[in-house]
Amino acid sequence: MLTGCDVKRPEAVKSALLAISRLNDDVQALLFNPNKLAPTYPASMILRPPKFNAYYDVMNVKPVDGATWRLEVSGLVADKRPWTVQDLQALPQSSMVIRHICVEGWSYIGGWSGPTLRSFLEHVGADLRARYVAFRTADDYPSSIDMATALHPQTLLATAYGGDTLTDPFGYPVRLRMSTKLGYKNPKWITAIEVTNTYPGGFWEAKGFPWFAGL
Ligand SMILES: Nc1nc2c(c(=O)[nH]1)N[C@H]1C(S)=C(S)[C@@H](COP(=O)(O)O)O[C@H]1N2
Ligand SMILES: [Mo]
Repeated sequence: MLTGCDVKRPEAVKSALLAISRLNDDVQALLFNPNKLAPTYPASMILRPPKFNAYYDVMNVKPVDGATWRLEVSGLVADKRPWTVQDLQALPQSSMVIRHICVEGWSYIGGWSGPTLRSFLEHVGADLRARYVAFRTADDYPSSIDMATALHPQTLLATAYGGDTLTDPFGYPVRLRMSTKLGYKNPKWITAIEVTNTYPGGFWEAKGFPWFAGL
């Protein structure tokens, strides 16, 4: 297929490759097993503090004020009222100790707690047949996942690490934590959640990284 492209037009090659990558994403999403759990580990293996990463240095993290923070809810949901930190704490809480893997070639075992994204989506009356759940963050790091992954039991809206409230570098007051996807698919400092059928993409995905990026 690439031999049919005019290599003097790198943009055409890039868009062809992105189209193939999107096709791969869709096929992988179809193969996703919604009930298969990723490996978990004993609490004694939790790394403290966790290992930081973002598209900028930890010194440039801008803390979010939990008292004034509101989570915006939009798209294919019945109840679009904004959420407070206390609202998230009132949902049933889950915990998991899982491995976090970054494409840069490092990983660590972390212990995360908070409501499952499933319980949140059910609570707001989301259309669970929609294709995507999209996230916006305080640091302009848009992200999105397929609905099957959103409903997976190891997909949490994490508010705590190792039993303590999240600290600023790791996404206070709430970040996504999934056992089934690479690090960059887990947005920190979430400010908005949208349920949609329109492909939302993401920060690294727009630069050519795979959108599915998981199991
Ligand atoms: N809002 C936001 N979320 C983000 C990022 C970011 O730059 N901004 N980086 C991602 C990447 S590449 C990784 S590996 C993980 C790092 O999470 P950690 O700092 O909790 O280990 O956060 C992800 N979520
Ligand atoms: Mo990463």
